[in-house]
Amino acid sequence: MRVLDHIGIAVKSVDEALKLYRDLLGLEVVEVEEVPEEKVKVAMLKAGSTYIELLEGTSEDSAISKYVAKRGEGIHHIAIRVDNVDEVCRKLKEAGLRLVYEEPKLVSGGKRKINFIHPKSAHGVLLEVLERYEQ
Ligand code: CMX
Repeated sequence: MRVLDHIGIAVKSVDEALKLYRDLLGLEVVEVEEVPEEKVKVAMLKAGSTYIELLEGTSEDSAISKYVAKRGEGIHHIAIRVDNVDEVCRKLKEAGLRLVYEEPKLVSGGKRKINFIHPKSAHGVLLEVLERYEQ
């Protein structure tokens, strides 16, 4: 299985951004959570068979806070869901691609295992690869 899992949007404030995505556009919020491993607060909104992920940095050294400080709000990454993220990452490494984390890491209390392909290895796009252990 290989599907577009979500599009990640870096925002200054998830609560502010929800006024557009939830209240005006009417997208359903499936989860709002803090992901301490990534220093982000996240809101997941269902958009058909995929999700929009609103991301707010929870500390100054968060990748999201740095991104917003440098470039402002905007599309931050695209995430592809796979069956076996360890295997996929091994293949990517073998192909010489630059991954952000040496090994995929479990986040969100073990609900997901994630890694990122650096934009320099992915045609200018930060690509997340992830495996989900529950929907
Ligand atoms: N999309 C596209 N290009 C990006 C980018 C992004 N999101 N972030 C950085 N870049 C590019 C920059 O434009 C820059 O290119 P140039 O050298 O040509 O100017 C280059 O990458 C380096 O940029 P930088 O500002 O110095 O950024 P860093 O190297 O410090 O960090 C990255 C970039 C990808 C390593 C970092 O953002 C990271 O570790 N990301 C993975 C973790 C993450 O994003 N966590 C938050 C989401 C968590 C979640 O989804 O749960």
